[in-house]
Amino acid sequence: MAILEQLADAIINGKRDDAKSLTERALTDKIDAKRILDEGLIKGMGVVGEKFKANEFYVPELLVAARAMHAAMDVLKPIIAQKGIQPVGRAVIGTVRGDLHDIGKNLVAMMLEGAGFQVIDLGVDVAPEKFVEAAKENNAQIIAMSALLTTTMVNMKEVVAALQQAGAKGKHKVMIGGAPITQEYADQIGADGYAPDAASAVDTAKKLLA
Ligand code: B1M
Repeated sequence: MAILEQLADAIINGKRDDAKSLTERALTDKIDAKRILDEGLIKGMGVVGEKFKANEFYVPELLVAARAMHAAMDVLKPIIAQKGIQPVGRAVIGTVRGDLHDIGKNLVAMMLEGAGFQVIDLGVDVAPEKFVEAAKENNAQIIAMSALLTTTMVNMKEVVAALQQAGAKGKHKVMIGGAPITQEYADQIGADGYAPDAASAVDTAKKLLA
């Protein structure tokens, strides 16, 4: 099996040490960093996302795959920075004000990174203005918000209002998700996109870039 295929496989099967050593070997073999990223890491995470959507993989598989991807990314990141390879897009992500749940948000961040996005993670309990400032500072096309509580999901609307107030609505697309969130709610608050799970979040983010 070719080395990039082996790397994609290592990501899919969550083999962290293999993912790291195969990335190092691919670089030693003078394989272009962009190819390693596209045909190894992103390809592998793409398969993971599909399996998750098809209920063949669950959260634990997603977590170990993301851990393997991060190990490979640690090797690749300096080379990518050196070569000035651009991410497919930039997203700031966070859990909304008052909400401390971050497991789903972290999965979404990992899947976006796995799809080639640069992700700026603002953490939990993020104030509306912080989302807007961070999106502006990082020139992010996407603001991604997570909420797990019916009492905090209303704060997503505050972010849309803060964007409007800053005259930046439309400049940064808003996507939302989390257990109590629905497409209907996204429409209601004027969010640009919604995704029910971490794998679909990648599809939504890509659509928002188009
Ligand atoms: Co909390 N909690 N919790 N909790 N907690 C829930 C959410 C709850 C449903 C439990 C219950 O009562 N059955 C309930 C909410 C009820 C409601 O509002 N309807 C609840 C409550 C009430 C609370 C507290 C208020 C409890 C208390 O103190 N009285 C409190 C609130 C604290 C706060 O946030 N201010 C609280 C605290 C906590 C812990 C800190 C103990 C812990 C969080 C730890 C952490 O995240 N670091 C916790 C946990 C673990 C849960 C449950 C058990 C699991 C949540 C989780 O991580 N799921 C949860 C009950 C449950 O869901 N079974 C519960 C796994 C995760 C992978 O799924 O986050 O849904 P999820 O993410 C999915 C999708 O939703 C989607 O993709 C992910 C993966 O596919 N998604 C996005 C998420 N974000 C997205 C963003 C996107 C797109 C998709 O685009 C941007």
